Amino acid sequence: MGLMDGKRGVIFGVANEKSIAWGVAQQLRSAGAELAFTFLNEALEKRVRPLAESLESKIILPCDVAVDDDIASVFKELERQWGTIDFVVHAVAFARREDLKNPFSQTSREGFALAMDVSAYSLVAMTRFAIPLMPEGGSIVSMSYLGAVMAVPGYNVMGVAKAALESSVRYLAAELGKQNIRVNAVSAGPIKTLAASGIGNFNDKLHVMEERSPLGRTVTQEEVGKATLYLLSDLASGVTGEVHYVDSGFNISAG
Ligand code: NAD
Ligand code: 0WE
Repeated sequence: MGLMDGKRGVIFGVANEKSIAWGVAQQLRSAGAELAFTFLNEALEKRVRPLAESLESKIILPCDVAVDDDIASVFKELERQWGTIDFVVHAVAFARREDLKNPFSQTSREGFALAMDVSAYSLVAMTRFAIPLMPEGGSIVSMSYLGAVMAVPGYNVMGVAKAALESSVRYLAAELGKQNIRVNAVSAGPIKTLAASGIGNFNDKLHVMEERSPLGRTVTQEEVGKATLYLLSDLASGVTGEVHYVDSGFNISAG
């Protein structure tokens, strides 16, 4: 008997076994959910497919979230195979490497648009395609970071994109509440994933976090997964439009 027995949903953003989305997937599966996965490209398919199959998933689909037709195809296939879904996990972000390295004022128009498109607009597009598959309601969770609300050195254009993502969560929640579709975000502390390994001095950032956070350590993919499980489950039936921090309290001790 699990919290998510009989529930079905799709997870965007698994790249490998270190991905936050994978931590979420494991929690959801342990709670009884049936899962579908997407992957960005063929290189990642090789990693994602075995992981998905290890959780008995049968629906594993390609999707570049910058392409509307790709997102449409995913939800079309989910409708064909399942009819309806109960949840969506959005754990996708991308900015050009130089835009995370150069001074923020040097961000190009194209780099700004790309980060916003992949990291923020994609949640709006996903939600739009998910609505018809959630006739009785559903729950959508995205992944954010403190850089949305504070100028974290080096997070730059991604911070602007996460601010747009968190605001999109509130506007989507306000619009879709009447349809019993809840939309929330989890704001995770720094975790060493593939995306994080592309960031210079990421280990230094982890150590700062360990020193300044009340728990004296960073959080894990499993801990982010547990909070996401809560938001996707009926335990959070009264929770929508919120950003839930899983960052071991860095936001109250960053000073
Ligand atoms: P990750 O590299 O494992 O996951 C990022 C995913 O985004 C990958 O699966 C990648 O394939 C996918 N992606 C990038 N561009 C895409 C596109 N155009 N279409 C489809 N997929 C695309 O890294 P992660 O740290 O697990 O990141 C997942 C989410 O968590 C991101 O939104 C990230 O901003 C957020 N987050 C990460 C941290 C951290 O410290 N690692 C902290 C807070 C929030
Ligand atoms: O959202 C992120 C990182 C997302 C990300 C990472 C990369 C690296 C490789 C987006 N785009 C790219 N593009 C690449 O080419 N995080 C929350 C992790 C992160 O990044 C930071 C952080 C933290 C935490 C950057 C500076 C400071 C802290």
